[in-house]
Amino acid sequence: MSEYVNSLLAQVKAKNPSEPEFHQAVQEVAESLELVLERHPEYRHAKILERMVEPERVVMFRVPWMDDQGEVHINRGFRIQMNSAIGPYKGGLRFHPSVNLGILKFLAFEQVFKNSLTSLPMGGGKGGSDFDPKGKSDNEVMRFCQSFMTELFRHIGPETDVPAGDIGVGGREIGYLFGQYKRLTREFSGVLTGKGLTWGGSLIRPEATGFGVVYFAEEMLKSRGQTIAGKTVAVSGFGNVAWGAVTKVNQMGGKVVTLSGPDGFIYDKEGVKGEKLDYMLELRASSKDRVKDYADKFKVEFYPGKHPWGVKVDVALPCATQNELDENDAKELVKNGCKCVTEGANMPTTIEGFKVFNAAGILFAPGKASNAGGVATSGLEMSQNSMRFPWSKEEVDRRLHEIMQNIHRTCVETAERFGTPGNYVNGANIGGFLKVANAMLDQGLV
Ligand code: NDP
Ligand code: 2IT
Repeated sequence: MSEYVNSLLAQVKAKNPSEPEFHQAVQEVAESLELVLERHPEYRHAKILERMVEPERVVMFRVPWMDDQGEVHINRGFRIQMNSAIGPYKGGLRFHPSVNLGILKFLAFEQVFKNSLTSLPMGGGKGGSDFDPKGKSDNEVMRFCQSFMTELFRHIGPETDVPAGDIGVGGREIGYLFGQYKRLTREFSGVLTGKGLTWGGSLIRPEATGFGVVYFAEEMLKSRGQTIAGKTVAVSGFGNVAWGAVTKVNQMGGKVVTLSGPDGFIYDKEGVKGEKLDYMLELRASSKDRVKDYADKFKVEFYPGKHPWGVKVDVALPCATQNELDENDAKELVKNGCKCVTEGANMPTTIEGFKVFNAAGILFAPGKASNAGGVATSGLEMSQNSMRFPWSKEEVDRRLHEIMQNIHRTCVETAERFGTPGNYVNGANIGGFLKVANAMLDQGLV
């Protein structure tokens, strides 16, 4: 690491203590950017990176709500408005007990680069709460969402900041949040994405992140003369992203043999397909947070407390959460002959894990490139809302596919241009950075 990056990281750590995920995300990006900052001193002089690690605005607020027994609970709500150089803040909301300021800052930071890569005009943001949806009734979730939006509404808007879903926030939550926003503002607008189809949502948005991951994996494999068809695939998670990815792998002729949850992973050697795919939706909607039910129902193997990275597969798609694939997992995958790792979750691989893949020369794509199909389709939802005209399923899917192919091309060409061919991490970080950095230079000291 150069002295410049070292001192930048030291400053970030000193100024943002107890935020290890944020430090990790900044380190990964800063290491890639060394190459750019050497060639382009103008970014260093204008302190572009120093500005990018400081959110434009952070909102933190109290969210009081009442459970079905009449007991009062208080959660913490957040919205990180990270960067608006190329468009309104855009990014999901995460409801999970592990949520804190550092995790949301890492996610918002990643989102800035990801949204830039989509080529759509979206800045970066992220938000959420430490609320735990597990085991809550519909009414409790509704009351929580209404309380959350009662504060958030004054900070967002279709031209200001457009939230969407993430872990723990799907169609149901977006519905309750949208309803409350509409009551408070008397406006029916595209303030959220991931909306229901009868009230402004886009076809394909629920599937988009997972579909995009597999489109991206296909492009990676193609670069080595291969395809998804006939490949065995390990997927982690069992939520929205995992479901979309498994659906698309099946459509493209591959076979998914694992799913995972906080309780462990299942191994289904026949493949997760047909009614088992529909059962994934039931599992997630049950709010029970376990995949063991799948093993019990379909009589397949269940490995408690373990990640699925020890299984012999050709392709791995980590789709659960951050830091779920470490150095040892990476070694295991490489040893078992895995050829391609395409991230569906945000930062599921640790920096050490990435180094193992890089040294082994296997294909590896960071989430900010490969999972960008979700937010890209959110961008397409915003376009449809602005036009007040919905596109067909085929139209949205065609655009999504094209966007993923373009992101792949940007990663490959940028990595090559900066002297590290095949390094998708550098390609994504530099490709995402340049557009935002140039916009910031154009806009003066903002
Ligand atoms: P879901 O809520 O639909 O599913 C999340 C999955 O990850 C569940 O299986 C969940 O189980 C598991 N999970 C969450 N936290 C943990 C944890 N601490 N330990 C173990 N497992 C965990 O979320 P999504 O599918 O939407 O999100 C999955 C990943 O994809 C996240 O990293 C998200 O940021 C990323 N992503 C999502 C996009 C989207 O459009 N939804 C777009 C791009 C990226 P449990 O809840 O039981 O912990
Ligand atoms: O991490 C992500 O890109 C998302 N959760 C989707 C964000 C969005 O605005 O659709």
